Amino acid sequence: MRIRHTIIVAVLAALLCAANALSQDKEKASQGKGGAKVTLSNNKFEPKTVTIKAGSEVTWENKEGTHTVTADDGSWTSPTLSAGQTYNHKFDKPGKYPYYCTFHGGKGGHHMSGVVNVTR
Ligand SMILES: [Cu+2]
Repeated sequence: MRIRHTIIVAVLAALLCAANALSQDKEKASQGKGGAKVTLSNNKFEPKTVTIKAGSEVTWENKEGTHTVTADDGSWTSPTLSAGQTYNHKFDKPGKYPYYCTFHGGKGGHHMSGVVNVTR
């Protein structure tokens, strides 16, 4: 009985490790090469600041409500996003790109806003 118990514990531990490794792979795949993912919920961008490599993309996933992802300098914007919709933007040049939601935020980091840092 003691041996059987040990085997069950070992099998469970192995399964947990495998599940963990799988979820980490999924996370990497969704972020692409050097990119990042931001979720929109509770009138916030989460995480507020992401750092990506030049030439990669950020994906914004709207979990709830109606929002936009709009550059402070107006150079790019998403359409109005409803719950469940996503928006991608590719950043080719290194720099700091502040953005906001036109419904719940403002330029300069007010309320619903975020920053994309693009490195070489
Ligand atoms: Cu919003």
